Amino acid sequence: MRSPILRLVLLLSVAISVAAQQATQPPAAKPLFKIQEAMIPVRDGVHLQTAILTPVDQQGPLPILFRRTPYGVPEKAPEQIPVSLKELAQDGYIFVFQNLRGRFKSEGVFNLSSWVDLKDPKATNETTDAYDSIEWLLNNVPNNNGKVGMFGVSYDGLTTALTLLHPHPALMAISEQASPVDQWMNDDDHRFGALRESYDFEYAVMEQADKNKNTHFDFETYDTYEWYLDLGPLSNINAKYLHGSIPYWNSSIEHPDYDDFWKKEAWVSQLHASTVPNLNVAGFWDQEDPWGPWQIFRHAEENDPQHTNFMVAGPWFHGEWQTPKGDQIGIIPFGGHETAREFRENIQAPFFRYYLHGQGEKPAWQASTFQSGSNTWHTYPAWPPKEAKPTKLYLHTDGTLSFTAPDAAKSERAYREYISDPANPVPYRQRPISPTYPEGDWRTWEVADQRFVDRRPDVLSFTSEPLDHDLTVTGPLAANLYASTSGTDSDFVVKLIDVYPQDAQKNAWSPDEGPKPGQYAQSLNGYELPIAMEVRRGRYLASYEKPSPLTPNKPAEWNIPLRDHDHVFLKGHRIMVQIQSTWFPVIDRNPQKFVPSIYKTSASDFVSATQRIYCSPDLPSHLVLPVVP
Ligand code: PG9
Repeated sequence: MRSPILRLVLLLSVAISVAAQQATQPPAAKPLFKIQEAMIPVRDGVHLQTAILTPVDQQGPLPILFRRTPYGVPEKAPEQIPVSLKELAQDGYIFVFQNLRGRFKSEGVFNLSSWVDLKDPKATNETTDAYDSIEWLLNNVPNNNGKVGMFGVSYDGLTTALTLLHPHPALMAISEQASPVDQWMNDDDHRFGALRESYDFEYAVMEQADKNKNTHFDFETYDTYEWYLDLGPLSNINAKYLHGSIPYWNSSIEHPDYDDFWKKEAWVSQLHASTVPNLNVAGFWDQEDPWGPWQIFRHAEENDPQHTNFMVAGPWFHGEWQTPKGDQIGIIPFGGHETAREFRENIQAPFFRYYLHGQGEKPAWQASTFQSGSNTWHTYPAWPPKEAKPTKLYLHTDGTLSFTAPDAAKSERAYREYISDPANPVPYRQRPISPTYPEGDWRTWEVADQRFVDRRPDVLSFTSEPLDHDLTVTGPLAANLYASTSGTDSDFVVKLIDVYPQDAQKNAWSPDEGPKPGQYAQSLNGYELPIAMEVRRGRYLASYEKPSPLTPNKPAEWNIPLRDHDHVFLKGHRIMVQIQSTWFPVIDRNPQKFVPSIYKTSASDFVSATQRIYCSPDLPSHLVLPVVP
């Protein structure tokens, strides 16, 4: 069990993966908050464990800032203000933290579910629990000003976002940050139906093994790549380890396809208007929920006459915007900016100040980003910006990449090929691969230097000439591959990479002195920085609901959405595209032979396959980049 202080810092922080980073300010001389624990009753008689933190020096009525979490709430008043709350605390709020039903001392069952049935008046879910709790808080917390805001990252972002489906009238503003919206289509658990094996399994264990704590699966092998490979077919997780004890894991493997179970979980399909002012926040390198905030933004955008739907995005890992500084990700610096602090000071605090304290101005923009590459803040009246022009970047059989389409006269071959062997899958990050939580390299793997797989025989690289001018890419990206497999099912992973010049960091290595220990590998010289990465699974190319086999060796069109970005490939840098068919163990291995359910395969179903990427005038594989002139 963690110490109460560490738990407190964890709980007040925005998500477990961020919490470990929280730094604190020097201890305050006198208590800052007084704490009250309440068991708030909701409509079905369940009581939810809630911690109410009221500023000791409160003068007049204050708004309530409410966070709902599965990770535990503070049990003692904090002696120090967690960094992520500092800017808000300066404006004055009553902070309220609540454990979701079924977690810690909250009664009821925790289903790890986003299902909200708006038609059933008796149903309880995260939307109704938030509604009922807000009603109770307004009536029972002394000296509140009748206005409530909600915010949180990841699961706490999800519970924030779910209020949009039926908001309490006193809910004046929310900021959902990295909320998932459809766990089969993207974010934590799947990518277009491809299972995020290590994440889904480890997270389900973490939240459902024990009601009273966050449990970390005890791997008996140091390198989890090895553990997952030795595991063999996924059915062995239950057969050898869980024995059916984790409901969410059972649901995942019982519902391989996009069926009613997942469609009900995809709560965002019910959102068609901006119902409450909402500051959506997304990280471009969010290793868990990079997609959901953009989906919420787009759904709310369908009807937003009052312009209350905002989008903020930056070059962040999951929740990095709530860490002390946010001045770099991995070894990539942000040009001297403390992007996390700047976001909290200049965007998040003023947003709530306007809607909950009635002070200051409404944001004058619809979207604001911290653009990577140029390392500058930007605002946009609309997203995506109209001036961005979809521009095709073509793959060529000689391994080059250019804005010129393949030319029949010059093309020697129609395709490049490689052999994908599920017995030797491409690791998604450098081995040894640590468990997902609580620490390790998980947070920054999406910015890892891709030289660790470049030139593997089962990874194809395509590289441009050095750019003769800056190339700004702002908006949604996509890949359009023409590809075939000799198997009957297969995955294709596409990575768009910014290749730094060989002398990007001129002083990183001096021939006279030589590098300091560790400095050589830590240099940005020649760094291959992923800008966008995604996977698609062949069985779902024609239909997400009804998987079907691919025809061996027949080229098919693979549309692979690569999400929204704002990045400048600087002059002198090169653009690279890498393609591979395994990404293990973050994505489970495709047997490469069509089977009714991948989760019921046996070891003999896994076969090697020859993969071809076509780069011919009639089958011109390319990426589509939203280039700003
Ligand atoms: N990414 C985590 C999560 C959110 C929602 C559902 C499942 C997992 C989290 O960090 O909270």
